Amino acid sequence: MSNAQKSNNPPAGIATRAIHFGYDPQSEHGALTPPLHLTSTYAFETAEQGGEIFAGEREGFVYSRVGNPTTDLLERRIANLEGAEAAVGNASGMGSITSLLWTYLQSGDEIITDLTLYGCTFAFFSHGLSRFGVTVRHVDLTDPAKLEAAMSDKTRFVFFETPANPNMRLVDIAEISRIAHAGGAEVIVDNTYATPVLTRPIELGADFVVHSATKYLGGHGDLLAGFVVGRLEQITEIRTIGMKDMTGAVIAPFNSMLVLRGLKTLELRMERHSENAMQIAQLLEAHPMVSTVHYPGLESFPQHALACSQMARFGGMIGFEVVGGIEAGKRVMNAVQMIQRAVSLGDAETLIQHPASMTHVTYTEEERAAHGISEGLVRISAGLENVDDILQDLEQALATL
Ligand code: 4LM
Repeated sequence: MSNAQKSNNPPAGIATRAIHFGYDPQSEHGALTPPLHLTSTYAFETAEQGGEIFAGEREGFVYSRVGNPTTDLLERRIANLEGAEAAVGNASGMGSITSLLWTYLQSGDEIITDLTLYGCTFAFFSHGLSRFGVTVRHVDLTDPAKLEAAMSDKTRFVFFETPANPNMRLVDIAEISRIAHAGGAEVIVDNTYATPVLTRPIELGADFVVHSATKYLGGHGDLLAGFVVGRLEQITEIRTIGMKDMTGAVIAPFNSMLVLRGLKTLELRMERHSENAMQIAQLLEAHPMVSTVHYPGLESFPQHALACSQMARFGGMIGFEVVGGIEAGKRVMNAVQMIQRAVSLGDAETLIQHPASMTHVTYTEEERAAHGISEGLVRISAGLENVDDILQDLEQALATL
């Protein structure tokens, strides 16, 4: 088998595709690693050729706000991992969510979304879109019957995270997609927490996946990036309308190269993140000073059965509350030594943060109460360190209570 055949017809395994898909080193002087195309613009052989590429009559690149060869490889690889036709890379996860929605929403449309969302997504929906005549309705999507009752002929999109940031609620992607489609709406899943290694929403019926690639896809806390994944025709619309003209939220080629590098270890990392998170969750659950633990891998998790059917593993994120509420929670956060106090997630370093005062401060206190985000919740992003070191640090921090 030639190298070209190997890269064009790769074996089915997700790690193999994350390493090889879409790239033949022989097309680049045998370079094992795909080249980084640091260019903003592209020279045309003739004016006519440039015109044809602009008109979409001939393949080629015109300007890196629309496309770049390094980014193009990454986009095809992400689409492949998600089991989708196409993807477009953006400057951040928020750049992906806004590029997608600005492409399609019109004044008078309605979005139905789950109760719990990442703070800036919530702010964009509640404080941004609502200024332009778009209605955002929060419905408890953990109960599909509630979506059925809430759908209207104005519902353009159903949007949710699963697991949701920060309380780990799960949404049944197949069931929600079935109901949304029956009502004429399209489904957008924010797959940042799960990644395609754990859950592939498009294979379960969703229309679009969005990612903050800043997190697990990049995996090393050194970049911001995002993706929208879906059908080719729609991804082309998002690229040429939402991204090119409305947000300009384009991924930098250098960041595309870093995400390509991150993807090579994505499956390995998700295994380790999940193993470490499971042991952290078990330690917390058994600890007398911990009152609640939200982790889909625990049998006590109310949606554990859905987690088993929808997720290959349970991921690296954990929410928990300590006895004594947020003041006690802050003591734990201030007592950790190796674990870092930081927002973001999916990095090699274990991170701890307080959603109510950090990632979810865009909600008012009343809104947090209504949306299932308790003031005392502490969030951990399990890193890749040796698990005994993480457990020991947490244990000594909890012992200060
Ligand atoms: C955080 N999150 O939680 P960019 N979707 C989800 C997210 O968690 C985030 C974004 C989108 C955090 C950032 C500080 C589920 C971000 C937005 O940050 O724009 O790449 O992604 O700690």
